[in-house]
Amino acid sequence: MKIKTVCVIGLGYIGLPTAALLANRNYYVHGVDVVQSTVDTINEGKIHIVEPELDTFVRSAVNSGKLKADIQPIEADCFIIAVPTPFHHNNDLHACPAPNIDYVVAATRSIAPYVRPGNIVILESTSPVGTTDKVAEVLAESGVDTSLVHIAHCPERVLPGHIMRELVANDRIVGGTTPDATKATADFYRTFVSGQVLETDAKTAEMAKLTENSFRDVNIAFANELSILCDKFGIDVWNLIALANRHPRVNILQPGAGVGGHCIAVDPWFIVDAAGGSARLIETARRVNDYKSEWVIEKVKNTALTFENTHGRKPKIACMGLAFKPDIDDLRESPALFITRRLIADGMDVLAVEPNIDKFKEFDIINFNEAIAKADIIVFLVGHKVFSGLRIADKVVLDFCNVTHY
Ligand code: SAJ
Repeated sequence: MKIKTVCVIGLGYIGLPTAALLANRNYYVHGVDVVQSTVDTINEGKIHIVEPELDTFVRSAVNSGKLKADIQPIEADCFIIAVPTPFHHNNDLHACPAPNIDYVVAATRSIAPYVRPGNIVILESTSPVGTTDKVAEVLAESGVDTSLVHIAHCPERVLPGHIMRELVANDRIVGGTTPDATKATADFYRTFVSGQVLETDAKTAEMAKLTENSFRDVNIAFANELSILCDKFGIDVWNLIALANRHPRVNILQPGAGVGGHCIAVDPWFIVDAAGGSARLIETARRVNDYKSEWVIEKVKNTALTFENTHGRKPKIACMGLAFKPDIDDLRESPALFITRRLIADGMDVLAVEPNIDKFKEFDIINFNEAIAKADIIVFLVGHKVFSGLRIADKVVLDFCNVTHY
């Protein structure tokens, strides 16, 4: 079946770029989001998220009439589900957070009345193993004859900040619930992806995505553990890693204030949750990375105490950066935000800085030059470019991301 129309469910960081790209490749795209203001913004040719080049793609897609947003799905040749798969937050720090696939189930139910024989239904959301089968199950329960529909998983793999390029250039993994579904879905991606489209089954595709992000989490945990050890031994961890990386088979990642974002800080838990205790390394890495943020908080508090003992007053502390990684405005699962919130809650006098955000509902955000001028202790939590190479005299500087040395 030749695909002409595509319905994309979820117009966030993955769904909107995908919808806009497809519309620019001559598909008629119907984008669906449950938030009316998101739908309205897109229909005006504008965007509600920060991502380079996305505005140009959306504007031209909407102007050409090939992209329309709505809060309801319609019939289409192909359906792409790109909704969040977070975890259930719980207050027990020692428990493993459980994946939450409620949005996938709700999105699947919402398209069921419009799915016809010969259609393709693709799950792009990063998902626990078995979720694509669950999509098939929900469609079947809703009256769809799933033997006549191609159902597959094709995990998104794009890096925020480079989404429009990576959507086209990255290799993709496609795993169907049947070999025919794999083939039909892979052929669809081949019409707009310049990277290779690799075929497998649904479970392997699901696990491949979780594996990629867990691999990165484990490697960052190694760097974060090194940073704690080096602090104990009085060694500069950045210099140590640079030296060790000169070995031809060593490539250590960079330590930081912890690991954040909606992907790497979340996806490994999907494996741990299903592993029944067998994912020991992956679980430990997650905990090491979470612990790194606690360690940073302790460091800052101890430094504040020393200051207070010497100067007879509480220091002003500038928290430099709130985003989950450099040069973005995304605060999801951000270690820098977690650290800043905790310092405030624990009674510290904090000046919060985030150059990529103007306003924040919980506390004031101030300009970084003003914060540096006013603060006694400057804590670099995110390696934003604007902080790079800042030379600060006569102040206590705690640089947890090596940004001042560039
Ligand atoms: N980080 C470090 N040290 C490093 C690299 C990263 O501490 O050396 C931290 C960052 O500061 C951030 C976190 O890790 O807090 C995650 O950042 P990231 O740049 O590693 O990854 P994401 O979450 O922006 O995107 C990842 C990517 N996955 C991999 O690189 C394996 C991306 O390709 C995925 O599409 C995305 O997750 C996703 O959506 O799953």
